[in-house]
Amino acid sequence: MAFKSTRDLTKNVGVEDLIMLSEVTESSLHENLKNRYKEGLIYTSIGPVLISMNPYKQLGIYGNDQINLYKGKHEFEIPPHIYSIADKAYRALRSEGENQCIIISGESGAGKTEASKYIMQYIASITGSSAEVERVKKTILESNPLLEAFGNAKTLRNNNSSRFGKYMEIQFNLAGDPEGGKITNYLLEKSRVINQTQGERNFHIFYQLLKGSTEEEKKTYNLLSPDQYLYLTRTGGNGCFNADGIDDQIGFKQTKNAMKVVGIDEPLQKELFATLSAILLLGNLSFNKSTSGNGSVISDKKLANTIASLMGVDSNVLESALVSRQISTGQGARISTYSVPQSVEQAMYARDAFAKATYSKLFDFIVRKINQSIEVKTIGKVIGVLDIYGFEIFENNSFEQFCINYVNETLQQIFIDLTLKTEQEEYVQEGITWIPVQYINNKPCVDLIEKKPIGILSLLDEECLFPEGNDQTMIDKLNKHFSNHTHYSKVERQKNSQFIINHYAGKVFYNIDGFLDKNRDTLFNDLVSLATSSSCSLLVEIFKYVAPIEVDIEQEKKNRDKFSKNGFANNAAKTFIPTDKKRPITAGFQFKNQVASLLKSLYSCSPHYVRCIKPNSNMRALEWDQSKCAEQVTYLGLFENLLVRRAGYCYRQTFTKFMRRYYMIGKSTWPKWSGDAENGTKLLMSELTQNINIKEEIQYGKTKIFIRNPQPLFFLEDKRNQRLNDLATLIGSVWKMYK
Ligand code: AD9
Ligand code: MG
Repeated sequence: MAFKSTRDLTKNVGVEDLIMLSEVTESSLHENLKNRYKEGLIYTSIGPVLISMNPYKQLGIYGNDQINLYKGKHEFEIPPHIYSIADKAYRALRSEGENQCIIISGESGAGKTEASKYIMQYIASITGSSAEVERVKKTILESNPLLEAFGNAKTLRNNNSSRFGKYMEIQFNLAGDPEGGKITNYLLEKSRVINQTQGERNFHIFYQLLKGSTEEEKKTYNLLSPDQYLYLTRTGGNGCFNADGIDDQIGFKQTKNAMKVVGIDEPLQKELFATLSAILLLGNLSFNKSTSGNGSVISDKKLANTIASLMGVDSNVLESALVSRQISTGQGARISTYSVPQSVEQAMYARDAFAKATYSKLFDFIVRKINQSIEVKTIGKVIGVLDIYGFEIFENNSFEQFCINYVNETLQQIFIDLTLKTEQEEYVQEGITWIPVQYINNKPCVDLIEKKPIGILSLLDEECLFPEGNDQTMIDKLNKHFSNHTHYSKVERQKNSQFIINHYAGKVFYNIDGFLDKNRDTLFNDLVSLATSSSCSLLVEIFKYVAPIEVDIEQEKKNRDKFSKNGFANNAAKTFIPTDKKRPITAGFQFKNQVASLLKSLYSCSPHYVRCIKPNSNMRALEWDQSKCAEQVTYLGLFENLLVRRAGYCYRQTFTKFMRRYYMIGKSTWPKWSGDAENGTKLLMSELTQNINIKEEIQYGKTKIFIRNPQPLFFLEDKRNQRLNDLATLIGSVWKMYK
């Protein structure tokens, strides 16, 4: 390369941008990442995609000094950093007037949430400071500890693991300052409320409440010590109550403070804490077989009274809602309702379902409260930051992994669509010479999951509507419909309870056990009525709220009709065609709607990517586990990304914008260029690159200049800086002359 840059690339270990690797192989990619990581260089880019490797220690690379360094800088002027991505998104929002989104992905503990916090911190610190803007910024920043208290937990992989997905949009006014925002939350892992794997904890807020409350609060809320709750100690061992690096007492103060900031006042806080205490106590509620018939009764009436009083409900109504179920039959005026006694197991199931539902509704309520405090009525440009669980392959993969991997599959599709595909289309459009690169098209896999009427999610919903539907009938149905699908395989075993989806990141064995139950997500009406009869306004509010979901019943009906005509469904399906909007909303259906609306938002944005890697499973500083890292490189599709990028051009800019930035460094274009921008660009480049063979490096499209590698850019930037410095010195000396 004949271009010279003052930026000494040899000073760093490896290359900052993988497209500059001299040898493009998977092993050189790994080697480069590893060498940088060991030197504490956790950021590397692939063109506009930022790779971030968790250092598991504070590196001193965040804060005001660094923020100032990155402010307003182009990514090729300065080493890769999370601030650079934030700055780029912000600059693009302002200069292009387009919505931006930053998609952060990676496995649990890879550093997604930390990255999203650095982005928020960066945006908050580079934007203006009117009182209202300051309030909005403070609320956005404070929403984090609050959401983490309720939505994060210690897991075996991460002591502060987010157990929900989050898309946070910040809206900017015309001056470029945050004027409001919106948080969308996805799929809270509510099963954690009632049970945790050994060595893991329940959500942080429970320990904060139990450890951080004053004696008086403990009395008010009837709090016990952590080891006295079944919901905190259920899973063998003695329960896990502490998490390294997390101080629950300080956490409680921060949570209360954050609540104040987002407008959750003290009376409301009290209701919240009483409800949390009631949820924990519910777990201790046990049932005996009733002496008459095959029903059940609550064993400890005193405990039931305490729970009822914390919830502001009648103790007898609480008991009957748990130990019996009202069933209605008939239609219109002929509806008759009778009570069915529940067995001990059924009562325990209802109790757990109630605890889970109450908690997840509480979580949604907190998100709504935050949203109310930063709501804006006007429409403006936004930067969205997506911090969502990465691809998961566990030993036992259930409905949760299925949903998580489904969202990752769709995100990968966006990545392909917006990055690889658009990039290739742009070359064609601009008439650039180009050898197309093959990439995996994962649309068939997304279709397998979500296509109507015969995708896995639709079939699952249908099976949930059949009273006799169960996990086994479900898997039979899947095997029947998809045995020839390229992304599906059935598992030939005697007891077949597994199916395989061939995801872009690899094959995943899903265990069907519990799919229907989790998808139905039933909470009997008795419990909903119980909650809405409460004297506690919080409980009434959270149980009354129905998420606005658009159900296109007409379209569904048409699909189903077609479906039946084609002979795919058995006749029973027809009986269950929904006739009104009362069709029960399943967990899968709701999630699919959320994913669809997320995609809609993301497709309306210019995307930026942060791909997080967790270098070891021990949470140890700067330790590199080769096989773990290689696996993540695959899941994140980094090598494929590099191939496309490498075959392409790292920089493209319209002639007009290019001239606006670089006119000052050409002989003929300085001090002013008033001619055609395309001619100007060509003239400028030919002056700068005399005697250098640049045919391979630069191409001129119809409206844009394309530069293959970053070195010429470093060179252009150096020249520009030199010119600006010279001008500053000149102005300085002229100033002195006149002084
Ligand atoms: V999960 O899917 O929510 O379980 P994340 O969000 O990917 O996961 P998180 O951001 O919580 O991971 O990071 C895990 C831990 O790694 C943090 O608590 C920090 O202790 C550590 N970490 C992550 N990023 C950095 C960093 N840039 N610098 C220092 C970091 N430590
Ligand atoms: Mg997280």
